[in-house]
Amino acid sequence: MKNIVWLFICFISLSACDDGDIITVEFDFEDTFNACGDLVFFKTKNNPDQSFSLQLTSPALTIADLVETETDPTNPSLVIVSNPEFTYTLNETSNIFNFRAYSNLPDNPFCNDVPPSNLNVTQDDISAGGTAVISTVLIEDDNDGIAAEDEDLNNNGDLNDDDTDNDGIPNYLDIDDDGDNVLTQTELVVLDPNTDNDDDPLTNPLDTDGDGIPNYLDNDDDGDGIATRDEENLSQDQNPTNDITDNTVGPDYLNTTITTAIAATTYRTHPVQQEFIVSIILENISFPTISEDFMDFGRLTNSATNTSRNADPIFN
Ligand SMILES: [Ca+2]
Ligand SMILES: [Ca+2]
Ligand SMILES: [Ca+2]
Ligand SMILES: [Ca+2]
Repeated sequence: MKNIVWLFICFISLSACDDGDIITVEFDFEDTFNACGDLVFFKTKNNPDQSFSLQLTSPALTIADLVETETDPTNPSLVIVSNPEFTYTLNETSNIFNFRAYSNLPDNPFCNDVPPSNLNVTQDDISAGGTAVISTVLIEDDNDGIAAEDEDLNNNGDLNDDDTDNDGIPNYLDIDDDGDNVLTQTELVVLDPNTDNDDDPLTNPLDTDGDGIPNYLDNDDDGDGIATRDEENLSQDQNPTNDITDNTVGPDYLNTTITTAIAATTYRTHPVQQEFIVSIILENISFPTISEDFMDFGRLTNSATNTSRNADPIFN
């Protein structure tokens, strides 16, 4: 343990200073951890070779339990984390929080059916008590080229009440904000000429019909009275960009002289990226030589997934 940085700090304001010192240990671990099985969290480091691990068995959990979602009761197009927080009481027989030091720590020391043969443990301590609080936060985004905070059109700090096309999917999760079946990414074009020279389509957006509504929020981009999503003259595939009668002008939804309406019957699918941030806070842990009131175990790595959201159907 000689290479571990020990800080002996007495927090005068804490009544637990009954022996004169509270010992706070700074371990130079990364602020992320890993997980495997049902359910082991661990983090390791080298030079010196050490690990912390947290094995939770009562009640048993899986990663799937941590990232389980359910429909938001306030909006069927939204989801919420089913179990945003679990609290475990630690002891020496179940829900074990373990500190180990090694003379040699091989890669992947955890999560093996057969322990690595060159694992050489020189110290093995289990916390006599404490609690572990596991929290899951879900962050979702449509990755449509506009930052989520810029899709808060009414600037009230609530991303869920901005739904330009009223399809039930708020703009920050809607890859087609105006519901015209032309993706926001496609319509997010800098006006030409770029008069303010900042190349930012949000400050200088393309507005084909000049009605003051940028194309990515305008469901009739050319202002010809036919909704963009209904200008499906050549192929009915929920994609107005490939319906081009006159190549010199462009797609019919940007051509005021083409006003043939073939109604769309559905919205395009709405992929959404989900990132689950699982974090663990340990409190009142107690090893034979180490006491710690509070320890931020960090965040779980690699927790991004993809899903899709159902828009309300189009009724024409
Ligand atoms: Ca929407
Ligand atoms: Ca959007
Ligand atoms: Ca659109
Ligand atoms: Ca048109």
